[in-house]
Amino acid sequence: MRLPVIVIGGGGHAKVLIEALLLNNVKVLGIADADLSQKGKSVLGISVIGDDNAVFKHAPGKIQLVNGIGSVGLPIKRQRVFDKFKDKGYNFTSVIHPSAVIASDAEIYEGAQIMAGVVIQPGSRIGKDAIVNTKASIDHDCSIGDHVHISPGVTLSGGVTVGDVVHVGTGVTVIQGIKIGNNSLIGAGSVVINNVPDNAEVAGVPARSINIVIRK
Ligand code: JB2
Repeated sequence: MRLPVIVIGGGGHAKVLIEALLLNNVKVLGIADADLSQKGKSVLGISVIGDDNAVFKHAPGKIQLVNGIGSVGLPIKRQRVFDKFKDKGYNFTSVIHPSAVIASDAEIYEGAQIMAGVVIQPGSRIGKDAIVNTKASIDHDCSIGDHVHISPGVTLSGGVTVGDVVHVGTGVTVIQGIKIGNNSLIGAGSVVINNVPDNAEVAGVPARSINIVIRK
């Protein structure tokens, strides 16, 4: 029997997660949101019960957490939230939408989130706290690192490697065998046909190095 969960963050990404949790009949105790003006509001019927302190009222072994912090730029805030609660002994549960198609040998690590319509082919692994968002396609033998955001509609061809703390923007296509380095950002709609180094920002068709301005 799965432990009840508290979702960290009550915005758009949390809404998508709560839908998947409810479809899986997971008991969602509430949302902890840093913005206390949200307290008492609800997302899909789940109430905002306070800020992070609302989590600490529960012993780590009695609940599990779901990281509701999404990302538009590098998922650094998401990583900080994950590490903060792990350091305090809490564990995160993975969230897998029932419509996702996941190969039987695929490896899904702690707190990974697989949204509606996702396909994950054999031999692939999804790292800790990673998001594989709506209708993304991960082909065979891909390796996705920790705290990565694979945005909606992304296509990774076979054998693609993505490092840690990477944001792959909406609709990006990556051809087979490409390696994307840690802390890199791939602009929405890009087509990646060459390896991307660590700490890079690339965009375009084909993707080239640019300084991407993230809409705040
Ligand atoms: O440290 C935190 C914290 N930082 C931000 N602790 C807690 N408990 N909550 C935190 N938050 C809260 O997360 C903010 O107060 C805010 O309510 C929520 C983030 O929601 P927001 O709507 O800003 O973005 P999002 O992360 O839900 O969704 C973004 O990423 C998704 C992947 C958006 O860009 C979405 O459009 C996107 N699909």
